[in-house]
Amino acid sequence: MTEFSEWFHNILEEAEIIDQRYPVKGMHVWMPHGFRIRKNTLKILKDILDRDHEEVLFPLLVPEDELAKESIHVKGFEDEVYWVTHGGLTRLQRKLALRPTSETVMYPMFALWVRSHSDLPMRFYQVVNTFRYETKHTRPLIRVREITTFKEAHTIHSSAAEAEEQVERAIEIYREFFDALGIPYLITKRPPWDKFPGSDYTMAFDTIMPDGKTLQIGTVHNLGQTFARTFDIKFENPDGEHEYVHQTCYGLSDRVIASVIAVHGDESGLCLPPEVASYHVVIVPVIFRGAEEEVLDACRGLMERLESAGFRAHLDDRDLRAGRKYYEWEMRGVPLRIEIGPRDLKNNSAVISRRDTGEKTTADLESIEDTLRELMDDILENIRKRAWERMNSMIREAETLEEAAEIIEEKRGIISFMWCGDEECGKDIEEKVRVDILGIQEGGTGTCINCGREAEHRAFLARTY
Ligand code: PR8
Repeated sequence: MTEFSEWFHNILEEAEIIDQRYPVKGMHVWMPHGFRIRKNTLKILKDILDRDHEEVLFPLLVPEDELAKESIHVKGFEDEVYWVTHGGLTRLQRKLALRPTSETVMYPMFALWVRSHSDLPMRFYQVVNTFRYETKHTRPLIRVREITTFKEAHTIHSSAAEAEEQVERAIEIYREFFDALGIPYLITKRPPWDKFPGSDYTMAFDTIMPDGKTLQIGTVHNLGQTFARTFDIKFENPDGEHEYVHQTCYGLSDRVIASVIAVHGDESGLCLPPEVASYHVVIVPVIFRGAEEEVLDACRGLMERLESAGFRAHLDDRDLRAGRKYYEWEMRGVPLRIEIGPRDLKNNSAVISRRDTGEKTTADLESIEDTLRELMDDILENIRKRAWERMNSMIREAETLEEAAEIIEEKRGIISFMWCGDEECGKDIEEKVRVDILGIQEGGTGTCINCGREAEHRAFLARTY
């Protein structure tokens, strides 16, 4: 693949995912093809969340005093907040922030909603746009100032154990979601100096982009009782006493789509998991003079059959060369293409071509639905396997900090090593290698790569987006 960022920039434009020319930095336009991919991805996510979460929709604007209430939280976000100061020509008495995330929007309402232990647990989510005035280099879908697809879940519990359990469940939810997209991930606990502002701890999902830098694609935060105390969210326990609730929240963004595009894409463009692609299958008639109507009729018939069998199918009957159509649909990542010409009709068959491997097979028209279904399953499995193998090959073990620095410099990727867990030592490592600690996994024994003390943490370093 040519230089990744150039490839990424070009494919967003060529495949008509995003129009990057909108005249506000960090804000972009979803185009019809991109929007369909976004919608299909959200459907997978919502189907999982809807099993035990309620979807809600809260306002965009946060009063300044609410945003400022939780001091650690506001400190984490104060540099990134956009403010609404006027209504028309009138200066507002209370400034209003565009939500950078919705804890301070939702939690004053949660204080009104939560009454008794029998109300709990509560699990909500919303998919909204949020605004963060990012000062680092912005990139479409990866670091934006308007996050257009911010899925945020917020849960409320009556005990610390239950909140802890919810963190595990959220991790399982994200695993299931990323597996459905074939995106590989590393799950770690963020170091304490990099956790979500106001949380007790943060668990994060990272994947590796083709240039070897990691991208954080999802986070799960245990909020403990910090926000409950700030916003006075209490419930009455079975003994009639009032206790503060325990909370979690977890979020995903446009980065999910960025990773689907980047992780599976290749020189020919997008290569999408079937359930994400705008169409599962595109039918291209192979027309020779004299047999046009016969072939087109057969294609139309097949199209109807596939749609009623639940496929997202598209008949490309434009008056263009077949080669041009193949190129376009390959670039847009449609997983399967059916070609039908007069000879195929005579044999009651069709040629099916796979986007992921380029393989072509001749299938019986009678049972083509079954063949397509099998191929779709196989494609997801194949691209998932390919992506995991690539990611695993980019996680490398280092014994010394010099070795870690060298690998990062030459090969990028993720460096895995043993660490004592001491904050000062961790920051010293970051300074020496000049790369941030991505996260930590507990367990294992060895000696710390930096101070040589006994180590029970495996830590990971990576250049990140
Ligand atoms: C929360 N509150 O907010 P989080 N562009 C694209 N994606 C981004 C950006 C950006 N500028 N900033 C963050 N993300 C919690 C959980 C409600 C939900 C992505 O958590 O600040 C990151 O990948 O960690 C992150 O994982 C996710 O949004 C949630 O943001």
